[in-house]
Amino acid sequence: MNRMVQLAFRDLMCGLFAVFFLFFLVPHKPDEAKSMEGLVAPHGEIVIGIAWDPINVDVDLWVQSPGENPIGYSNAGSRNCNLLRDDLGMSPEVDPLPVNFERTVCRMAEPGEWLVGVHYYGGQYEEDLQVHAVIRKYTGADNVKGQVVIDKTVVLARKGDEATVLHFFITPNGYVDKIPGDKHFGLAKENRPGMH
Ligand SMILES: [Ca+2]
Repeated sequence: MNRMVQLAFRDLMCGLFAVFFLFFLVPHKPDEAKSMEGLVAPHGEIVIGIAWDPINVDVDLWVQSPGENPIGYSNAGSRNCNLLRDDLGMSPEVDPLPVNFERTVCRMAEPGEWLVGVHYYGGQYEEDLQVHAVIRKYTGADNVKGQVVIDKTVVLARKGDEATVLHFFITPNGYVDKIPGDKHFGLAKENRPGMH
């Protein structure tokens, strides 16, 4: 075996050892990371998010799924839905993150009437407050990427105002039937779920 063949054989063996080492001895970090990501991702067939400008104003997201009381900051969980984050605005004493958003996740896209709205809870802002809202549905063929049920901006003019994001029915076959017009929860303090 000449010198060149010996070197080629040595390089081949080194390469095979490296492949063996990488696949069988080194922990599979990407798979582990993917698995961990799944553990911390919110799971639900209906996910609702709102966001508003980074100002010191507290907006609340409210969601009512069929047969349940409205879910919001004062009543943050039900059989089907949970408010995962109540954003309190930009005051560093109560909210250290300079981003304003809230999210509610509902386990099932249950058939029946749904109502999603926002409420201007507190803080002062000289202009109309624009709240960006998105509802996504993760069922059937859309269970990975999700279907955008609605993506819109609603306006809250002053403290105490409410705005409807969407009033809709989910039919037994999973179709979203949007109901035109506004429907409000009536979120004066005495009417907020969980405040009694
Ligand atoms: Ca809030």
